[in-house]
Amino acid sequence: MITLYQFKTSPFTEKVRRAMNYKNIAFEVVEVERAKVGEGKYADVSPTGKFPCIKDGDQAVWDSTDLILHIEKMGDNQLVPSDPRAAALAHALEDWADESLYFYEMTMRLAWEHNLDLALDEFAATLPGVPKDQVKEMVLAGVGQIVQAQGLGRKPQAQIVADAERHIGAIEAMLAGRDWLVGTALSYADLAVIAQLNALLYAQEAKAAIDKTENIKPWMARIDAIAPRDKG
Ligand SMILES: N[C@@H](CCC(=O)N[C@@H](CS)C(=O)NCC(=O)O)C(=O)O
Repeated sequence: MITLYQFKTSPFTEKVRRAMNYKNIAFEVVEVERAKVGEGKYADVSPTGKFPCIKDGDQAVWDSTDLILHIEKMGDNQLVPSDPRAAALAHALEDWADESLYFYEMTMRLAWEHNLDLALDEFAATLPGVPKDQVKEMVLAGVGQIVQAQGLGRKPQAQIVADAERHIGAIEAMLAGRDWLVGTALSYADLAVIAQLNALLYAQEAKAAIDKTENIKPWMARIDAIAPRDKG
């Protein structure tokens, strides 16, 4: 049995949960105690202190990309396309979602106070015993520092919104006349991108842009139907 160590609120968690559900791989969940990460509680499963990661028997696998490549050998269905060009495109799109879109959701959902309120209850649930006001201050300060260092957090909000709208427009265009982002079947590119979009939907500016599209919501419904975040 695989054990998934997760932060429930993480888009990377959403990506790997969908991947395992698509492949019908059974797993149990350990919700990581944020406060204990710095004390080294999970250092044996995630030396980077980042989550999600899994324990598959004695083997620990961390980083959602490595995790997906690890489970690709297991279960049903394929996450990595067989065609080499399609596999390369899926790789590039997954990395774009993880390394670019991720910072938009971090900035817009978690570093902008007017959007954080929507996500706050879920964050507060991962920090039991910490008053909500304090959680809010911690998230704004912590994520604010990360996105400042990364660079996006130093841009004016209007420019970030314009960037995000271009990214959303690119996803919309990639889906025109197609069911999936790459090739003719779901791939891990779809899972990486939907996970970041679901986090971005907490941000009113991104939601407004997504609501204006035609192809994105039906594609999200297609993914939900065969690779749900939570299995009922
Ligand atoms: N590249 C990693 C990113 C994982 C990641 O950044 N996870 C965040 C939560 S969304 C985390 O664990 N942050 C804790 C930290 O950086 O200390 C992956 O794909 O798994």
